[in-house]
Amino acid sequence: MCRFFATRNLILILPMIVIIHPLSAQNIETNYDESKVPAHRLPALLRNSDGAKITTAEEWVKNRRPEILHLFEKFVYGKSPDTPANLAFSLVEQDTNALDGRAVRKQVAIYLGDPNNPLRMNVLIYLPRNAQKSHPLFLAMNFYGNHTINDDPIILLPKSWVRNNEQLGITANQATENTRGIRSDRWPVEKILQRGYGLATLYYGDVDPDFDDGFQNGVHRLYNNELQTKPAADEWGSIAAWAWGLSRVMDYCEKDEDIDHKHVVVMGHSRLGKTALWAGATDDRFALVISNNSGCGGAALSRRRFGETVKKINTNFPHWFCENFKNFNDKEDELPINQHMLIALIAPRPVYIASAEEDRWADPKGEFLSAMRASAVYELFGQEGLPVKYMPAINTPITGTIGYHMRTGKHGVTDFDWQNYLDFADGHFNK
Ligand code: GTR
Repeated sequence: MCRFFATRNLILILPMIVIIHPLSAQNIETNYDESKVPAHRLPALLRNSDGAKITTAEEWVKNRRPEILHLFEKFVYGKSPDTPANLAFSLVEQDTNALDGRAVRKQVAIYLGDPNNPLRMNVLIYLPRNAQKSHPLFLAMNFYGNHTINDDPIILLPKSWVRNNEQLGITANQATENTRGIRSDRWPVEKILQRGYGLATLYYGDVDPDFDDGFQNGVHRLYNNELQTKPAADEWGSIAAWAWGLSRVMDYCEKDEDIDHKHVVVMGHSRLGKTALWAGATDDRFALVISNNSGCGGAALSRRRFGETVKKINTNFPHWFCENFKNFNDKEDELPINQHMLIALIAPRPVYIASAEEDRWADPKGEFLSAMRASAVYELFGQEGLPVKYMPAINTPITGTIGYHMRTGKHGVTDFDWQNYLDFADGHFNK
């Protein structure tokens, strides 16, 4: 009788659950409740895979760091090709009197692949017009084209695919004249120049258009071997490709005497924040790294499964990570790494992680905990990582060699964010 009752109720209840919430399944699954964060253990940062403890910076550099880098390559972002031999740069435009005399503007084309039919990435560079010989620089990718960061009419429009955005007036997957300067609120060019920094930016779609087409567009196809039509399961997805593109800009910076290439900051927002972290981890020529609201697959600890999860990101953006990462959908605890280890790969270089209070999808607390947990590696180098153990008050930046803030507001890049990035760079570059 009892069993019958239980079974019958189950039959009645199950369809009800499905019927009541069919359209909001995603919301049901997304956890925004701290008390429901599953108990989890982070993989040991300072223990080799053979169990040996890491106690010095030398051991970290020689043994543990390469292991962790390899695990991220193999299971998360995918391995990228080495620096290509046939890389060509061309200064396509220069004005030493740009922005009403406040800047030097350069537009540089980087050519990749077959010289007869190369892939072209356009880099826009503004440098301060002052007496200094070479300038420290912020390097950051943009989402809709270089011409969207400022209404300067000379900036070249990208020819590659651009995401449609009705609000911004982009409807045919193409950049248009009327989108000049539409993102200037996120790019305080004048302020950056006044503070003595240059700014370099490139459109991420020039490196790899951000949609899932089996890697037939963008840089991937240039580096397939003869038997491949797409990257292998442990080879680069789009985030790794964008990071690789940032390294190619760094290759250019090393050759431009107006740029102080020892003081290049790599910065990115959201998916490009994930990209900036991976660029900083894989290329130690970046002197300082900034992740703005990077969330899942960026700074946030994925084992917390708060907001965006591994399964959600792999489902919505199947091309961002390497194929192997999909094996960890709903299995975050089986990942041999977690995102604090990504931040640790940047040590001892300074890194700043920023969250926004209303950007719960990106899990601000998970971003903070990552920054805090990475500190152990900075300490091996005799540096203070993040100088606090608890989340700081809102709008209160905390800065050691690792910096962190959570500001009020939504997912985005604000003047408050930039102000703190410039201050952080000043502090570490002794400006
Ligand atoms: C979201 C994605 C996030 C973040 C963001 C962005 O849709 O779920 O991981 O990267 O896009 O890049 O704007």
